[in-house]
Amino acid sequence: MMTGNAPLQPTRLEMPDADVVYFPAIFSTEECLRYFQSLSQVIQWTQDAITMYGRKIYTPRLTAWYGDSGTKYTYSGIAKTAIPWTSELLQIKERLEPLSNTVFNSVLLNLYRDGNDSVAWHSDNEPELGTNPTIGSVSFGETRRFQFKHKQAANRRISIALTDGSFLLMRGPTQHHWVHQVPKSKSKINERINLTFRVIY
Ligand SMILES: O=C(O)CCC(=O)C(=O)O
Ligand SMILES: [Mn+2]
Repeated sequence: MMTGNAPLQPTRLEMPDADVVYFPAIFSTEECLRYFQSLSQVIQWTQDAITMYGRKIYTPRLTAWYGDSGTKYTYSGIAKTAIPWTSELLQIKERLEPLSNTVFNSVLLNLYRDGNDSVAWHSDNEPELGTNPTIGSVSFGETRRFQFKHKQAANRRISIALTDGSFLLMRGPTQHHWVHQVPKSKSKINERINLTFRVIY
């Protein structure tokens, strides 16, 4: 007989031309708190800027790139070389891999300081991710809205709240047919850390 709380079941999102699964809570409340605190302190967060028409435009969030040595990645025109894994990042990665059937070799981290921080519509379709990338996205801290929009039918949208300790797995043709974003929020909200684990070829 099962004792204690039944584990929260994963849900497959109803999205054509995509393969997206949401796991509501793969980390305990205690683990969430511990990971949130240590990642906010230990990770080498930076705010990137791109120059447009001679003006510096800062990314509206802090980011960092960790992974196997030699992994390189270009994101919105910004070239990054991976910082070596920390023991915590490896622990988190090991938790996700059996759920994803994938061995990740790098992670892009985002720190959303408040509701003014965001990520604009994009797909994770950089050439170094390969054709049908598997992307494993973990969230700690404040719940933020995550929206999908179909590229060929822009009125086709879906929105999901990414809660503390949740895991969103995007696979197959998802990045070909859908863009995603984390919009700004007008409410007074706390920080959120997101980790998107990836395989770089
Ligand atoms: O913060 C999130 O949930 C998404 C981040 C994202 O889409 C990215 O880093 O590519
Ligand atoms: Mn993305």
